[in-house]
Amino acid sequence: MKIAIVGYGNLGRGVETALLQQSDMEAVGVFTRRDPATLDSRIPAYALADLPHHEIDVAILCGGSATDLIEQSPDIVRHCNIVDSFDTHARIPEHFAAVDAAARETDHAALISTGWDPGLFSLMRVLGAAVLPDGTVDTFWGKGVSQGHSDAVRRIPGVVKAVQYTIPKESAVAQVERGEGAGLTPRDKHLRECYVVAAADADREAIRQAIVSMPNYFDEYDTQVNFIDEAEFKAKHTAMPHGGQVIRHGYTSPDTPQVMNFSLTLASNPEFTASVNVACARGLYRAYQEGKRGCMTIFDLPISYLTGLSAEELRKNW
Ligand code: API
Repeated sequence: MKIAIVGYGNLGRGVETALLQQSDMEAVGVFTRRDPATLDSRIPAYALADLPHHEIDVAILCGGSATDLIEQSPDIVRHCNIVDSFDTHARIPEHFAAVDAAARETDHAALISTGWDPGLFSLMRVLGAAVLPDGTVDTFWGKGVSQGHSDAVRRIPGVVKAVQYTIPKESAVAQVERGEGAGLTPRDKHLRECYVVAAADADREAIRQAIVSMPNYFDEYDTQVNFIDEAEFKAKHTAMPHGGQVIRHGYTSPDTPQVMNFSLTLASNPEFTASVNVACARGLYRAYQEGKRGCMTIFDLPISYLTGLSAEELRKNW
């Protein structure tokens, strides 16, 4: 499979690292809006405008959801199959429709909104609902760095650098584990802590307001905004750990509670997200080879397609 990487931030770098471990995939290049000569990538870098001139089986799009993917995914799927990590949960149906229309027009396939949440966590929610229909599902994130929220803060005018930590409230986790989580609001479950380096002339109060009132990202949470300088940012906020859990609590008969718990502990959120995206690129290409066109999500891929193993090997070993 010939794979292209579009965008070379944290996620793009993670995809490059993941691709170098795959024996069935070839990294064709990194495609960037910056001057390709300025990239320190390990595989060749090209201008994004060059992408249509390359032979690509799947492009993995590594831009942010807040502004990049909403335009790039429907645009690039006109040239080749794509995988993206669009993670503004509330806008996924709308993004799906736009990518689906563009993909069908040009006879391509796309897989959107993958990674671990949305992505693996979404799969676990579906599995929970299928197995324990009389139940509730809750998700806790962190403590860790949300790439989506950090990116959204960085798009605010006057912000130079930013990182957002999602912090689960332990009392809410315990409540959910006891099966008493009904009615918990986003605010009851998580705290959001932002560390921001602002431009010297920026209006900090305006930045703070823009963050705490941002729909889909912050308005439903308790959010703390801390302004720090570049040196402190470099010293304390460059690692990107994350993780979390999906908990399905349900009953198979009235006095028989059952709990399904899927959890992740990640030293690098971008490298893990990238690893999921690479597996999904393999699955998408397999679906494409078997005639699937248009937009899909991870729900639509047979799970066996994610691996390079044959059905016989899977039955024998797993
Ligand atoms: C949070 C989660 C992060 C999900 C993972 C991924 C990301 O609030 O921390 O942006 O890192 N929604 N979508």
